[in-house]
Amino acid sequence: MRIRSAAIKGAVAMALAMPVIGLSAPVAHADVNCDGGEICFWENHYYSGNDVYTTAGYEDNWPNYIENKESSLVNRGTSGLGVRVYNYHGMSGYLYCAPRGIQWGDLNPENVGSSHNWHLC
Ligand SMILES: [Ca+2]
Ligand SMILES: [Ca+2]
Repeated sequence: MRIRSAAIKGAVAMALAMPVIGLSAPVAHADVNCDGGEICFWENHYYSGNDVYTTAGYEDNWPNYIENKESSLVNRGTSGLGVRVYNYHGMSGYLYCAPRGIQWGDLNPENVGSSHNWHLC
């Protein structure tokens, strides 16, 4: 699978529907769900909200639920390559490159990515 759907979205909706029983909001730990070999982007800081995971070696235009919304990423690629992020579809408008193993919880720039490919940084 090159892109997995935003499973977190459903979990958040379920959590919001549950009654609040005087508990404080859960602390967002860096418990990052990103499998080896993948690059993972999230719409919110620190790996929450809608997500997109793509497998190493795959190049793609981003789907609407993450395009121009990314705010954090993890590169768990195993090829040694980084991931270049672009402002437009078709890998044009280069923005930045995320090296292998990097975990960025607070992207800058953010909310601009529209496509990516795997490349040496
Ligand atoms: Ca965002
Ligand atoms: Ca864009």
